[in-house]
Amino acid sequence: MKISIEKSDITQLEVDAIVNAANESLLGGGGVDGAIHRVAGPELLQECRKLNGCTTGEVKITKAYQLKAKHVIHTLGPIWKGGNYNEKQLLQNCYENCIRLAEKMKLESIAFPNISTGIYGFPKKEAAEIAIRTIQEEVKHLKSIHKIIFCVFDDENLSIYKKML
Ligand code: AR6
Repeated sequence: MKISIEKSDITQLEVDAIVNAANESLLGGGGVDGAIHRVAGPELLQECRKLNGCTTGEVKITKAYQLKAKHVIHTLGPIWKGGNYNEKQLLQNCYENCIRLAEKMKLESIAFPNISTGIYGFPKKEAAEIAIRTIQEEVKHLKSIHKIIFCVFDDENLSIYKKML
């Protein structure tokens, strides 16, 4: 099992699945979601239209079209509202549901962006703690997946992850 940190654009990673930090419509948006849809092309949006959206902490999988990855696992992270609205548990659910779906689909590699830490305003340090703790717990049950990438995009998340992992 290899767990690594990579500072890169997630749309450029050649893995079985990249995770998208989407919104509840699953019809694209800004941030990493916008980047993924731009690179994947219009067929991704077409497939997403059939999915009936997503609720917080849940996941839906699609093909990845023009991306280098094979699949996109779309998840809806919680919007940070100060910490008393179950945000931490909901963020944990995102990581758990993504990795469990990837394992169920017998995928071997997966890359996560820093879900909710951009437009949705989740504090980066708390989010990283949840991401790392959740994945380290899940790893114990994995057979198929043997490569997990925390794909960071900004220097603040890079230094937080480097310190924690
Ligand atoms: N590759 C990897 N990480 C990226 C990329 C990229 N190309 N672009 C941004 N990030 P955000 P959220 C990082 O805002 O907070 C969308 O409009 C970014 O630096 O993309 O979950 C959706 O449609 C940050 O660390 O997602 C929703 O409406 C992380 O990805 C809303 O934003 C997440 O930032 C979701 O907000």
